[in-house]
Amino acid sequence: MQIEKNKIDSYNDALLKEHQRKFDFAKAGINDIESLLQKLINFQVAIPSWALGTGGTRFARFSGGGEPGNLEEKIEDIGLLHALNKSSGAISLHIPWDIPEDTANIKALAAQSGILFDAMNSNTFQDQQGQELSYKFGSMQHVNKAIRKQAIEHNIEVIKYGIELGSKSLTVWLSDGSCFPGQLNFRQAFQNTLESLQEVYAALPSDWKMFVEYKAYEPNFYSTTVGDWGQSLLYANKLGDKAFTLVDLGHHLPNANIEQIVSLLLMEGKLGGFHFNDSKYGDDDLTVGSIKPYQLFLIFNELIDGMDASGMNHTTDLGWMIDASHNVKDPLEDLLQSVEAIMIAYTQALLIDRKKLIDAQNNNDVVTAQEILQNAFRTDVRALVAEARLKSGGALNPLSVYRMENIRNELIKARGSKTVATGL
Ligand SMILES: [Mn+2]
Repeated sequence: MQIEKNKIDSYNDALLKEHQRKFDFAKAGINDIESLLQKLINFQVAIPSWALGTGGTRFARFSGGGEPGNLEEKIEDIGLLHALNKSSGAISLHIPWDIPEDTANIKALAAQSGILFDAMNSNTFQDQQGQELSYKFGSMQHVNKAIRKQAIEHNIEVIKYGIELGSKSLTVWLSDGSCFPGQLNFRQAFQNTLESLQEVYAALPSDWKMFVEYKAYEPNFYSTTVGDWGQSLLYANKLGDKAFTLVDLGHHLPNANIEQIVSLLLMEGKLGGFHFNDSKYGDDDLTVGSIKPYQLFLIFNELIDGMDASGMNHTTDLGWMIDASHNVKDPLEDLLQSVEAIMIAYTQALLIDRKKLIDAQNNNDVVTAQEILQNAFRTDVRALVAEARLKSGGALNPLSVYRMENIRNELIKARGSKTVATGL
């Protein structure tokens, strides 16, 4: 289903007066409001193809009904999100969950909704039906060369799908590691993984990037072969200029200083992409901004600072993607909340008075430095984000339009209550 622009406009009309009052208040004191709004209009966050169904835990999965049953319907769902918030103009595909059977048709469908193909994701962390060799003891790290070869060939196949769709990057997340001391020779596992990644890297087109994602633990609980940003950076540096580290917010040990990691990776020119989610305990895959909004803001502070320092384009020079999945919300509502939280943190970080911050830092004025950051964080920027959406033709309040249009019920009517989207 689609939502017509005139419907969105009529919902907006009812909110316009109140919005204008809030926007006038919010923009007072901002020097160049037009350039700020333009940055917000440009900023796009990719939606992963596996986030459109209700997520599962390892214990159970409770489908909410009306889930997309194929890639076409997933693109349709992202089209709905993008029509509402105008900031979800990309999809990140996971192979083999979402193999495009008719590439030309898929491309046309995405183009109709203004959706680009962001990073492609490979999967060697589970066995697929009919797969010859098992990844039970790892994929690219495996002691058996034939299994490593199978993983390499899978990644090269993913690149081929990506080329057809117009993607420009491959994200490799490996669950490889070990559950018990002694299970693995760390150096051998690293070497095997590096050599496997090198073969995949050699198959990358010249204008592509490879993102090496790390994760501290789970599903392996003793060691992970790409376990932290240091290990990812080692691989990326050894691979070459097209290889970068990808930071997933949930993939750290508790209380890791993610903003510092981001800052140093940017300094080294080795930050490639970002996976947004939030967590209380581990890789909880909760909605970004729902648990630690201040951390998200501090990360955006470093992202903007580091990107501006090297003249990077905020929208296009890093891969931005949501990577969350849980059991209790309507996934489309959750994605609307996620994108909103990202836009709010980005806007707040854009408001930081960087000159004053540098002065405070150079004078060891700890109190002023903290005040500058917290002033920006405590600013209610929701009207600024809404104004950017309005200017792009989106909804002032995407979530309320989604509910008032009964979109989930419409999707259930069209697709049934028992459909289950591919993914975890
Ligand atoms: Mn991730």
